[in-house]
Amino acid sequence: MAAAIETISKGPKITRHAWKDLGTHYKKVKEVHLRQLFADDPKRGVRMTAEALGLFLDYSKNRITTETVNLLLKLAEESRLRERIDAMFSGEKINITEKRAVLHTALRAPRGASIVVDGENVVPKVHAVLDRMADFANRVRSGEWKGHTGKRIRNVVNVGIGGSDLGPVMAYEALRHYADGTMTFRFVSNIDGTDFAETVRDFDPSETLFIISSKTFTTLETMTNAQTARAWSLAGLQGDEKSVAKHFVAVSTNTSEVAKFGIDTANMFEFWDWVGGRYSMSCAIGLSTMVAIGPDNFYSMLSGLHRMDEHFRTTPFEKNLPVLMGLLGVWYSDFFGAQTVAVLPYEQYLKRFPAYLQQLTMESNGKHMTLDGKRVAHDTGPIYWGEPGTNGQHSFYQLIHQGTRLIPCDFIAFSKPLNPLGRHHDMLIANVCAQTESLAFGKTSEQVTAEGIPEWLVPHRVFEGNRPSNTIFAERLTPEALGKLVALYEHSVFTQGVIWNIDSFDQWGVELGKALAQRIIPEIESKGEPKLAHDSSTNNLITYYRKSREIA
Ligand code: G6Q
Repeated sequence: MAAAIETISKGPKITRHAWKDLGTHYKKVKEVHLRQLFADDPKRGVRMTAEALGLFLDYSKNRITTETVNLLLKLAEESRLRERIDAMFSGEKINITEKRAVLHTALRAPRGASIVVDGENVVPKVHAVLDRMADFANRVRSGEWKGHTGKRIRNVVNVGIGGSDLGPVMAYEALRHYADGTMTFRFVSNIDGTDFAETVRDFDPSETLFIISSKTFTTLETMTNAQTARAWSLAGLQGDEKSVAKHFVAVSTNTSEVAKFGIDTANMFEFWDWVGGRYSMSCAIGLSTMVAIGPDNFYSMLSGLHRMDEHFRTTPFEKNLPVLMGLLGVWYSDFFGAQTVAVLPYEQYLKRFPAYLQQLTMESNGKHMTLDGKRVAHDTGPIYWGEPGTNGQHSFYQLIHQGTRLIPCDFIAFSKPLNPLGRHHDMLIANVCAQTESLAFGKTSEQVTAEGIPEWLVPHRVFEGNRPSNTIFAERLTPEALGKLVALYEHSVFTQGVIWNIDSFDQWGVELGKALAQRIIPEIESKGEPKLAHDSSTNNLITYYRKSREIA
């Protein structure tokens, strides 16, 4: 838990008095119940809200007072958040461990904007690729782009992993309502052969297009799945190598590896090293999304992202949605010691949103070194998890209501349903309101007793309450609304990274994972008995697998 005055030394050294003040303040407010806070201020539920771009944030059910918010805002100032936002948007190389600019915001900048990286305005390049994507997407959707045998493409498979998969899957699922219903879209990521096998089980190769999405075009899983896809496709198309040009396109930064794989670089959609994998769904990595929902809807999503970028860049912090949400996250992580955050979308189309956010938040802020290479003094990125409501209510919500851990929750809801069916939507939203109310206010033993519950059972039926939540409302899940929601979380993650003084844009743990298996693969595949020099457990597991594989 934080208490000491903190210093950060990126640029001239400054002292963050707000850490100490927040530590002192925490001691004063940590026991105060939300019941009290609401009783003391009848307008709290209206006052502690913020609205921008059609997103309405109710943060009144948080364990905060006006002083907490002021201190958190002071912390943001003392952490130079404004300066860091400007540095990111202007293309400074703020990803210091990889010496890269961080410019996903340039991917949704309007045509005609200017953002200079290494002396070059990157916006025209971004739009040139978007134009090619739109042309390609239109040709596939209209049937003008034909498969090798002259049939139109009915199935699109994105092959990618991590940032080259989670964004496209989430966006496809989220925007399925807008997708071309005559086509099927699937996503292969896992190196487990089952993923590929089940994906193509009912597909006809002559109607199937693969989009191989990989920033590096060297990732083991993606390259293995891509080779398997190539073999599957060729096997169904009389082995004619010429068919590859009609059934494979690539999305990458690595032209030479794409060519080596055998994909015509005319069928490659480019992006750049200043786009991080988990921030890439708005560049060519979104090609499957664009084919599914069409260029106009894709541009609407980009517009939503851009509008939230501008809101983040220009709005005073006290009304800035990503800043407020980011700061509240810091308050719970570093002062209350909360270990996790639950994201609870009350919208079935957002079923993959928590999984997407897990990568965005945990890969970005799962760091233990500061920008100066010192061990952080506080906890950084919490664990994100969640499921769409109301399903979660019938399982893990029990722990949120009555467990021993504090789990701040983000409830996400929409005023208008995409599939209006009788009373469904009103009942869905009633659940959002009921859950946040119950988490905040609970049920006292007096209330339980008044319900006629026998005395011995009363303690079990009491709900302490004081469990915090945010509620985010938007009008309807449109491509634009999705864009705003994604950028809201992207910038909230950035805000937290700045407060924690960490590099939110590298991922050395993921890079390690990419290297680790490479040593063991030849040992597992070796014809003769390999010389194993791992620890005794790893040696034994390899030997066990080699033997049991033979027996089977
Ligand atoms: C994202 C990560 C990681 C990456 C995948 C796929 O920020 O770096 O999830 O996206 O490892 O990498 P490639 O796109 O290079 O295949």
